[in-house]
Amino acid sequence: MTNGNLFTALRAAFPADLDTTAIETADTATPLHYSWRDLERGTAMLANLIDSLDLPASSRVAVQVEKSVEALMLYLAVLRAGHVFLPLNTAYQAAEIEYFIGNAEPALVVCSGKNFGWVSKIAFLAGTKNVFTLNDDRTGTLLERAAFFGDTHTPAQCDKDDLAAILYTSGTTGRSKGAMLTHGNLLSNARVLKDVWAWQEGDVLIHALPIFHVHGLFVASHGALINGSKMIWFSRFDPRAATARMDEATVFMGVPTLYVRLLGEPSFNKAACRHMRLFVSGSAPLLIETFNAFRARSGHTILERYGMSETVMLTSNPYRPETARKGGTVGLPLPGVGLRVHSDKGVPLPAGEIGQIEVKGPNVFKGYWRMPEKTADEFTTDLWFKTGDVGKIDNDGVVTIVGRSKDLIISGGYNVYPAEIEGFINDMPGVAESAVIGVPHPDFGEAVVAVVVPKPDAAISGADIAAALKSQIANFKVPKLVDVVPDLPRNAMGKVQKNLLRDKHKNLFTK
Ligand code: MCA
Ligand code: AMP
Repeated sequence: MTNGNLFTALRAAFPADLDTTAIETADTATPLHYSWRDLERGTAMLANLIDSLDLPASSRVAVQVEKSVEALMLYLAVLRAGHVFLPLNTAYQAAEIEYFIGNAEPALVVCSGKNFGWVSKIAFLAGTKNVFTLNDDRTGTLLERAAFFGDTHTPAQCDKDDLAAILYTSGTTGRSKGAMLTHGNLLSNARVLKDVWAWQEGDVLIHALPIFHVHGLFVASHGALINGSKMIWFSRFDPRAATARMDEATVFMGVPTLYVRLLGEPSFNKAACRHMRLFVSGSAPLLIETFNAFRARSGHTILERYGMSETVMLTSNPYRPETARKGGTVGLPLPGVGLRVHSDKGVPLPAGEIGQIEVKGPNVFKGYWRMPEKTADEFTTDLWFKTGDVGKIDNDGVVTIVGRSKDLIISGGYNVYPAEIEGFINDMPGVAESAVIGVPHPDFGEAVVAVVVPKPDAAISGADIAAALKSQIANFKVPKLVDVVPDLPRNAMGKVQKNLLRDKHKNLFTK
């Protein structure tokens, strides 16, 4: 019987010579070279350790650690052992982690040593029996324990419909939902992208994105692994350092902020990236100005694609001819992906008309973790997934996203849900109500701004609210400005008119 385990497919793509370099670290004190054999052996040892814990089948393994090659190996080992990987943004604080751990009930939690005190307390209270640490300098109890295990391991037998990962993401409402992705979802998408982006022998990827979201963990890592390609591994993005490695690389993937920052780097020019083959952008809209400026500066046309945590990648601009890549569009549905635009009432719209984007395909997730009603809400009666994105398809099939029907802000590629931030602000003493909006920002694309109404006679300051939020939620969610006002604009139905607030603050960070 063939094994549908994603790890097996990735492993099968390792080059014949396992002693060549799979990953080279770019920003450790000295460069570290991990061979394909190291990946094979390291993931086997970690998988054997996980097996030794006798976890129930399909256990969730929640991981909040700094980016490192060992963290990637842990992901691969969880796949290998047949459990479910649950990556968590390192910026999340106690209240956020408490929710994810409480909701997902992981059997194993891995965190940074510096956070062990509070993370393990949350985990043990939620019933997790195993908490290990993993630091970005190859220390921690996870590796100490794994060192005692053998370096061969037979990957767990998995069906393509078995869960491989849960990614927390919010829809229209405040609380996050765990999007359940299967081995088949991830593998089908990785294979399609290998073809569509023409991954080839000799490709080298500059990996500079975090590995706790779809872009860095799946699109980038799977892309290189399933092509047996080397990665130059940055624990954090630095435009100068990334530019300096481009003459050894061929592929780069980034959120639009990374492209804005590359354009701000004087050493980034045509000569610096003459060896590069492909620059991919996604996770947030790429401004046409950035697209054009990048082409002028580098001679390369950024290939923009579109995806979601629930669906992995959905569309892509063409690889060839490069001139067919259209700025401001997200390209064509990937092979096997169905994409349609319907009106709010579910009526199919003709080419060029703007409506709700709905999708279908082997990449579309299995549902939200333990939320069957929410899952049902997000699918149409004929089982297309409602993305919450608003867009159109032109006569050539090219998709353009023009907005979102979900109340979501994307800041530097990270999603921020206004309802969640409003909840925290509304709980603060002296606050009557609040509205959180996204406004244009030159670096982050959108920046979070909060508009807050005090209770009668309460004295509140925007700076105090921002400071209080900073101790409660991930830093990228903290509003860059908190505006205290006497009341919020409302329409005749009493609904807050966020469009008016956005308009008022539209030039806060841009001219
Ligand atoms: C950092 N800061 C931010 C953000 N990042 N503020 C708003 N939005 C952000 N994204 C703030 C911090 O709060 C902090 O402020 C200050 O910037 C410095 O923090 P630091 O961590 O040092 O920032 P950085 O290293 O410059 O990070 C910027 C970044 C990072 C490199 C653009 O945000 C990043 O890696 N973004 C990529 C996200 C990503 O991978 N998204 C993919 C999602 P203070 O000091 O005041 O606290 S996957 C997805 O969306 C789908 C499926 C898809 O299609 O890919
Ligand atoms: P996430 O919940 O992190 O998976 O974010 C998915 C959302 O990011 C999508 O529903 C879109 O709103 C947005 N997104 C991803 N790629 C693009 C893109 N190329 N252009 C515009 N929006 C994008």
